Amino acid sequence: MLENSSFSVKPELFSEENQLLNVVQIQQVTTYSKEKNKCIFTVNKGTIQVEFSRADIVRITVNHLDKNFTHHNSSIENYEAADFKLSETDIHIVLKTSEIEFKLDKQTCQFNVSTVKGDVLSNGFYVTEEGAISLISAQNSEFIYGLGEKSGWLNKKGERLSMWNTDVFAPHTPDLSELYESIPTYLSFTPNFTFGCFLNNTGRTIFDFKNRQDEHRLETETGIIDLFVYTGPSMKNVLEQHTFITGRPYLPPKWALGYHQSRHSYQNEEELKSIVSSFEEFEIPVDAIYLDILYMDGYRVFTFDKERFPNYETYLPELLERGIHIVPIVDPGVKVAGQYDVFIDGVVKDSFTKMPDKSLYIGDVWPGKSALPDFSQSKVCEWWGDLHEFYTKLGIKGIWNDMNEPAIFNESKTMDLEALHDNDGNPISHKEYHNLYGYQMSKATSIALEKLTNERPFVLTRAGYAGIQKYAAVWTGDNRSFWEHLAMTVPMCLNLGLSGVTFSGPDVGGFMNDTEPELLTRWIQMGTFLPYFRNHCSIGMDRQEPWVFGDEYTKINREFIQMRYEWMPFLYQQFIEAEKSGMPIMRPLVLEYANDSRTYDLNDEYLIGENLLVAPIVSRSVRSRSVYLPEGNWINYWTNKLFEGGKDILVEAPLHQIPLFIREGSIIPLTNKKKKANQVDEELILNVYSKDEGTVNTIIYEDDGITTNYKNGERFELHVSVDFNLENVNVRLDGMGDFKPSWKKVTVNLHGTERNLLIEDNVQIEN
Ligand code: MIG
Repeated sequence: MLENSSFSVKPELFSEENQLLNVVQIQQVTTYSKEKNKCIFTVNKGTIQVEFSRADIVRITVNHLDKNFTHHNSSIENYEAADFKLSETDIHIVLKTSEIEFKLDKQTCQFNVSTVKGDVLSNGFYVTEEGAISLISAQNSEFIYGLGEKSGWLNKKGERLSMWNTDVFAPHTPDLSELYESIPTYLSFTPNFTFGCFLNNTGRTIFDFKNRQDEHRLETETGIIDLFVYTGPSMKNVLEQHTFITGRPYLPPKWALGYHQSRHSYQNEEELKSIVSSFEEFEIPVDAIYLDILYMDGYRVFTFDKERFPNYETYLPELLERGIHIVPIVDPGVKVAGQYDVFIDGVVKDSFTKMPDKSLYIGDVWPGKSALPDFSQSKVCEWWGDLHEFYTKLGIKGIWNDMNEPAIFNESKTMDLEALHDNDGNPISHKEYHNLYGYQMSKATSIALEKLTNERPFVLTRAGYAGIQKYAAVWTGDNRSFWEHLAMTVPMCLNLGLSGVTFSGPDVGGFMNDTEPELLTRWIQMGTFLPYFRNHCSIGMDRQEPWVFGDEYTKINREFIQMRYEWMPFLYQQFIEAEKSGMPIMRPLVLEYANDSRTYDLNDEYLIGENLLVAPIVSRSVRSRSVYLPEGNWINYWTNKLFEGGKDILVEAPLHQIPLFIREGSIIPLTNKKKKANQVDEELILNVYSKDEGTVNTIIYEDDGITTNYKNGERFELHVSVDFNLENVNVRLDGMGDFKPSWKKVTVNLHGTERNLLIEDNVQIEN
């Protein structure tokens, strides 16, 4: 292909004429009125509507289209808009809440949001032939984060990134910006003031931090401009604001946090059985095993191939009894076939996406000619959701949604852009709707699973949109068994977390290409400390289950997977924190150390919560590495040696260790290591890492790990308070709540001090 040759740099292809044609600025407020808690301005092209979703969040909706475009905003949480005071000067119309002041220039329609800590300035809105543009002033010396699932480095300043959910089988190189997920939100960070912008538009959007250093250019290809401005002032505030608008991450069932094993595909019952018995034989715990496309009868979703899995009706429930969850893949494409009840039922119920001429949209995917459910309709979401009873009857509690960009085997890789989504009676084209398709599919699946099982659902999705954290975990698609992709996992998942999507992880070991023993082990070590931990691999590639490379590697892989379970109380605590506050589980150092410029573009270290620093090994044959420790004292988890922060240190990293550091003065809750996933936690181990003086507190949570009963108080909370003084370390344990944990004892281990440990135990675990 010519594009893939030197032809691509032919000088004639690079003309200077890159100017936009017929650009019209949105301007001149002619009239305006306040209705309830919103203000509507009439301008040269349509209207601008301003409201405050909360006193610290401004939503600006510019409708420049002739049609009455009702934006499909089902990913936005309901809120009651905040009240504001309205006034007018010669130049501006001023809207003031208890927190911020919003001024709109009556001539230029540029706005200015002032807060105590800093301002967010607009350079105006423009309509082009292709769509619309919003310009926001850049801050001096800013760093740009967020933007969802992107390859490349943590800091996106200097890049131009496009959002269009895309199935990318080709290697994920740093210059590719369209991947599976689109989370059109970003943060502009400086140590003094951080703001965020979320451009709520489900068509293609482009975020340009490259072409003009002094402004951010936000382009929309279709639809209207619906912009949320988060006024911070800190990064954590912006994340709280974004997850107020798009929803806090949901709390998954505990088994979803364990180790998961997948392969395209475990293709029959024998193979599945042998995988299960290998886990048992090697004493490697596993919570879930995935069934990829070969489990189906001719790729028909909601079926099993009875030749490959003759006893699936009895075998799958039996696996569940043994603590192994089966997670089958479900793609959106429904085979067009007269004999297939799902297709017939879908046609009868008018559930599939249609072309403007009312014919069915048909695309080529695994089953051949396929119809695609129209998830923009509530009734279709319910219909699709109910179909999952087929799986839940078999004891299945988790579903893997793939190909939901949606991916179609054709040049454009997706549906016809003209296809019309009914959008509950307010039709919009696929071009306008595209990035929401996968989100809606996984949302429908999640809601149905919860209804059918009465348990917290687990959905894994490849495609998604802002707000997907309410329903699903996200894996980062078809990566490769390259060391570079191991390294890329860190900034990619960090930026997902900074976009509200905290439950994410890559295919551990790499999907395409053959993995190598050392790469797999290093990836498993990182995976142990990632929010989502699944080993997955493509058909045709060498096997990469944790035991395949011989004793030396198996031993280390087992050690780490068992460690995942040992660290479960700590991990669970982070998931609960995420549900409460929207803070990511996996955090870039800059989130905690905003005044330390060394953390602003750190790509090979991260925190889990506040107190654990992980510095993975991401290159072959490396047996030590430099680690930057931020301010404070840090304890090497493996050696218990104390290091002073604010500098780089050289750390040993033999093959059997990943560098881990614990912040001084922290309480890390662990439990016993496990050989099998469904072994109960018999002991709660509180590792207390000393500091000179002061008090630290933490709460450890226990509930059934499965249902939402914790929301009605069926949760045990262990409040731990540790007071460090010159002679003693006083630990106080208080228990509260209606749930009874399985631990038979609580053990406190004190690290890094010879002082006396005194425990006041008010818990009375009376097992
Ligand atoms: O076109 O179901 O990303 O995880 O194994 C490939 C087969 C379809 C892509 C997914 C991958 C999965 C594979 N799927």
